[in-house]
Amino acid sequence: MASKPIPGIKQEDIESFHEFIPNCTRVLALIGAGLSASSGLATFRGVGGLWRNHDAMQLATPEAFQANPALVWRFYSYRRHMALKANPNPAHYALAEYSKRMNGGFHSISQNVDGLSPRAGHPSEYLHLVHGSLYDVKCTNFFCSYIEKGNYADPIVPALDLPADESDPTTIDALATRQVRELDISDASVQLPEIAEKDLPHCPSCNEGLLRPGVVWFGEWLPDSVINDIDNFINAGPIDLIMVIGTGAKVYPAASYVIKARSKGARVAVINTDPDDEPPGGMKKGDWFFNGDAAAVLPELLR
Ligand code: BV8
Ligand code: ZN
Repeated sequence: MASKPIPGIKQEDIESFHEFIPNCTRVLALIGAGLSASSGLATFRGVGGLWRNHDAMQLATPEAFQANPALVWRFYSYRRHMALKANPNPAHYALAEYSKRMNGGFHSISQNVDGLSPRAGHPSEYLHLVHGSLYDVKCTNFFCSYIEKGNYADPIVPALDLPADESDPTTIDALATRQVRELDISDASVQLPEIAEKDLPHCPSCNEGLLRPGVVWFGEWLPDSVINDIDNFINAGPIDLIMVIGTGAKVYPAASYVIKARSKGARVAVINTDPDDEPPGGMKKGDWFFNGDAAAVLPELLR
């Protein structure tokens, strides 16, 4: 079937990719926040991104949670709210359909915690959420192992209900700006109502521990079971291709999968709106860089 043109993408790149991919039997994808950008969710380093305008380490670390659990819960409650209101975009569906077609030959390593890939029907056995999920919560009591998966309560507790003036941002910048404004604790003018710790989510099992979002924070290990599943696939043989989709690939160890895939023979296909966001180790002969919106590019590449 002739390759349809994708605005802004060189036709010969699409054609060479379409010649290559039917012969691929073992494929990986490293997925980042850019996959969900067209669903209206702010990326981390985009314009006004979540991390750039304030110190990421202030919000996504165990120390931050220890120091100010109410602020960190406000950050995650807001992201739960926005991700629940968002919908998977055509790229999420294209990856899910490709995963079903490849029936175990294609594994996605996703850094995203927004739940959009699972909601697009991506088979869970081939979707590895290396940084957890906004919708998992776990107890912080050392002696309690309570974990709840798939907690979609919005808000998770009444005290975390969004301020009544919560406007429904229509652009990513407005969304990100609001997230930054609302969460930029250095901005004294934004006085957020105090939330007493007793009103934050607590563990229904031990009735003692504060619950925390079931995501991997900076300085925390990635879940062993997820890492083992990925390594079992990678170690089982050569890799034909790794797609690096909507990610700056600067956070480790997730970013290291690009290097691992290359060491198993993979060619790299980057799908990114920023032409400067090359993969770890840079572009090599035979790689592709599809400079465009994943939601527009992936459905055509994987059709
Ligand atoms: C660990 C969950 C061991 C929470 C996240 C120095 C060197 C190497 C490593 C380190 C170092 N210093 C510290 C470390 C370790 C650290 C790290 O890598 N830091 C970075 C900042 C250097 N890593 C860790 O701490 C990891 N754990 O190493 O454990 C250990 C143990 C004890 C002590 C020390 C170490 C844990 C990392 C996990 C952190 N948690 N997420 C949450 O989400 O709140 S990371 C979070 O940020 C995301 O999950 C994601 O991984 C990352 C953001 O990256 P992206 O997804 O790429 O998003 P970004 O905005 O950056 O980029 C978007 C891209 O999309 C851009 O390229 C843009 O151009 C593009 N785009 C935009 N729109 C579109 C698009 N593309 C296509 N279409 C569009 N429409
Ligand atoms: Zn508990």
